[in-house]
Amino acid sequence: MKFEEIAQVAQEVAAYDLTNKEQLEQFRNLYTGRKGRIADLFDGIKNVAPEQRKAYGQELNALKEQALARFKEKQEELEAAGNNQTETNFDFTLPVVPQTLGTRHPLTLVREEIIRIFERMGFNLSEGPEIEDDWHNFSALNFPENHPARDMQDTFFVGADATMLLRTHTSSVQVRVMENEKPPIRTLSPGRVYRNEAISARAHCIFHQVEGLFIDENVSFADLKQTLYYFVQEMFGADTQIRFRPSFFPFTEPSAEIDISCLICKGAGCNICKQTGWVEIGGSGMVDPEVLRNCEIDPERYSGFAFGMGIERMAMLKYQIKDLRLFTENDVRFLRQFESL
Ligand code: 2U9
Repeated sequence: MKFEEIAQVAQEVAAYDLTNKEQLEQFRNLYTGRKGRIADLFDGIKNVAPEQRKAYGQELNALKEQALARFKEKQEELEAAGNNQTETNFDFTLPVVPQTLGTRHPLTLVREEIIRIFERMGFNLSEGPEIEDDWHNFSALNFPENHPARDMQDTFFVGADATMLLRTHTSSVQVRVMENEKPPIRTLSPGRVYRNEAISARAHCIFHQVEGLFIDENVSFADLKQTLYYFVQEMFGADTQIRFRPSFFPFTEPSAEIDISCLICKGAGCNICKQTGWVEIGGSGMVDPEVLRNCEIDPERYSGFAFGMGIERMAMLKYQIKDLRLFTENDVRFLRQFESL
C-alpha cells in the first residue's frame, strides 16, 4: 500500500504544471516542503514491515530527489525568463505606430510626365551646369551685347569679375549638345534656372524649365506644331486645344508663344484664363541660323525647332495651384496631397 503511494506521488510530481512562480510555491507546499506529501511518507516509515523498510526508504529517497530536481530546474527556467524583462513585459496587443510614407513633389510628378511624353517621340535627355559662362547662356544664343537679360537686374552674376552666371534658361545645355554632337538631334533638357526677380505668388527667382531641341534636315514649322500638339494632348487631355501667337526671341526665327485652351473653363472664360479662354504654357520657334552657325552646324543643310516651357506653370494649371511659393515652402499639408511613393 505504502509503495503504491510513492508511485502515485511520483506520477503527480512528474505531471505537475510548473509554468509560473505561484505554481512553483504550491508544488513546494504540496510535495517537497516540511509538511508536504513526501515528508508524510517519510513519517509513515514506522508503519512499514521491517523487512521492507530498506527498499521503502530507497524508493522514497529517489522520489524526493526527483521532486527537488524538478523544482530546481523549473525555478531556474523562470528566473532566467524573469531577467529578460523586455520580452516578458512587452504588450503585443498594443496598436502599431503607423509608418508615414512620403509623397513625390508636384514638380517632380509634372517633370516626369513631360519627359515620358517626349521620350515616346524619340527625345533623349541632356543636362548641363547651373553655373554657366556668358557664351553658353547668352552669346551663342544670339543675345545682343546690350540685351536687358544681360543686366544685373535680370541675371545673377557669380564672382568678382562677373564672368560666370546662374543660367537663366536651360538653352545653355542645348548649346553644349549642339557643340558636341552632330544632327540629327532630338533632346530635352529639364532643369533649374535663375532670374533676378522679386518673389511673389506669380514669380520666383528660382524655377524649373523644360526645353526641347530638334535638329535635322528638312525640319519645318509644321514639325514644331505637330510635336507640341501631340505633347499637349497627352499632357492635358485629348479635348485640349493649342494655338500659336507670333513672338520674338533672339534665338528663334520665326518665334511663337504656345497657348492651350483653359483647363478649368474649357475655353468659356474664367478667372484662371482672365476671361480669354486661353493660357500660356511656353514659347517656341525655328532655331535662328546664326545660333546653328555659332555651334558649327551648317544652316544650309540643317534646320530645327526649339521650345521652352515652365514646369511650375504647368503644375499650377494641372493641379490648380494659385501661389508659386507653395512649391518651395515644404509645407507637408501641401505636399501630402500628391501621389505617394
Ligand atoms: C537653342 C536654341 C533655341 C528654346 C526656347 C522659348 C522659346 C521660351 C520660355 C518659356 C517660359 C522659358 O520657362 S520659360 O520662362 N522659353 O519661350 N525657349 S524657344 O529655344 C532654344 C533653345 C536652345 C540652342
